[in-house]
Amino acid sequence: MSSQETKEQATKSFSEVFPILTEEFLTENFYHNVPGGKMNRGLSVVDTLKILKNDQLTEEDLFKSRVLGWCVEMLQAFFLVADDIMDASYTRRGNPCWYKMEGVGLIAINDSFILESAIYFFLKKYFRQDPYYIDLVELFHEITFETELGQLLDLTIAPEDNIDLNRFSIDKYQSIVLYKTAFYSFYLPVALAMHMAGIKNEKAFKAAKEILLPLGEYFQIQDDYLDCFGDPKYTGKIGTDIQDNKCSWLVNQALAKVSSEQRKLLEENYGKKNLENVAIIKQIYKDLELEKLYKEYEEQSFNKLNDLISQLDDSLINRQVFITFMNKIYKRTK
Ligand code: DMA
Ligand code: MG
Ligand code: MG
Ligand code: MG
Repeated sequence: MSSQETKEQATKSFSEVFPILTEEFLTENFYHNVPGGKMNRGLSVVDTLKILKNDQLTEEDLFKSRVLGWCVEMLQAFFLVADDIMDASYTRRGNPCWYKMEGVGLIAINDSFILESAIYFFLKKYFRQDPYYIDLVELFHEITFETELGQLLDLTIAPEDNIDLNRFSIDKYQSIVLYKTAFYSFYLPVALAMHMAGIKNEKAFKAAKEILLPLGEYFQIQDDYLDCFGDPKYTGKIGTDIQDNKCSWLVNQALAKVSSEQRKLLEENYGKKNLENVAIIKQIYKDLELEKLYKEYEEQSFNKLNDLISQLDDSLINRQVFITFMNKIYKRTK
């Protein structure tokens, strides 16, 4: 039955729900920004519910979990449209960023608000009658606030006009990525499915967080690595972290390894828009063998996360939820 779908079938059924939602949101904003990503976050709502409800799963459950999955994709679209303006990025998912499109410009700011409002429109439409409706609404609000705080940290630690590498540290890095990425990308999809499955035990939500937040940190470290070393053909975006003076995983690793000459070069060239400056930073990263360091980190992190998963109290929540999520992102190139 449907809970036994293959990955391809699951993606197809998930995608088929989008046109139903767009019947009520016929805007270019919606079409350009909501679909077209990897859909990991959205699909994770569906995958998690399948695991949690197993043979109790109905067709209606499946449909509603797909709607919720799309709400997560709308939240992601809302953040990305704004993030690309704030990061002065060029491309997203292989297309120009929304604010770079002809006739859009800073209207993209209001468009990002509309994408956020769409979430609550669909929650009301499909979940108003459910006892867990308020839990969904509160969860989206809480997670949105946390993500906004993360974006604020990410931006304020990296002012364009005041480059000071002393501000960076791995501790600050961890707070930034916890808030800007881990809550909305990892905890949110699973927690939504847990509410749908009728889980009430706070301990189960806490146990899920203890695995999903470190998984989110791992995911953002991959994102930072791919910003510099990824292939835009796969990632769909051109990196800007070096130009943007970001407190990224790579610069933190570099700072821990540099000689005093390299440190000076880093100070002189980081956070500058000029491509020659960027090339010098990339060369320092190469000389410091950060790619190798990253591969080691990836391996280690995978083992640690698997330990966390195996130590989980399985009576609170089925560990397969986390294994499935982990497998979606391990060694990703996009
Ligand atoms: C992503 O940070 C965080 C949010 C909330 C969108 P980022 O700027 O590194 O993302 P990307 O590399 O996709 O622009
Ligand atoms: Mg960005
Ligand atoms: Mg950003
Ligand atoms: Mg990035």
